Amino acid sequence: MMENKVFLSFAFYSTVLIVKMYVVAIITGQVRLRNKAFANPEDALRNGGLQYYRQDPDVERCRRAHRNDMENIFPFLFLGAIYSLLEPSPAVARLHFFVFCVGRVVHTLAYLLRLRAPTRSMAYSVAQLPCFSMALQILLAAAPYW
Ligand SMILES: N[C@@H](CCC(=O)N[C@@H](CS)C(=O)NCC(=O)O)C(=O)O
Repeated sequence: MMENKVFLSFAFYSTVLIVKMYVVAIITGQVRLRNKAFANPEDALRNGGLQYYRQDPDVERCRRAHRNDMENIFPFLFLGAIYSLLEPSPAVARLHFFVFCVGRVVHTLAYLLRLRAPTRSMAYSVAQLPCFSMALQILLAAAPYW
């Protein structure tokens, strides 16, 4: 594995994105505490009372960012791993991973910082491009064996 440059590049960008997801989860927890909006009655009771067992728009925004990450980063983890096995050009593969990673980081920033539309949608679309490219290449390589 340590000789597979493409896989190592994939491992790097995947891990960056997983850490990014952890950061969104930590931010969600902090926003819950700041806005006193807890997901479970036992948490609310510990932090002031059952009235704080409630939804909050800022928490929901964090949760949407996290859910969108799950919808997009999880498929990337599969596509990127299989794509790495196809022996693509390391430079082209790195470009795929880099564009996806930057797109997803910008998507999160746009979501959490409420950046003006269509920044978030653009970031989402840009990040989808390498995923469609990898999916197509995997399908072409695997088609003879369906
Ligand atoms: N599940 C997504 C599918 C489409 C999507 O991912 N759109 C991007 C760009 S508009 C997005 O940021 N959606 C907001 C979200 O998932 O919370 C949705 O409901 O919007």
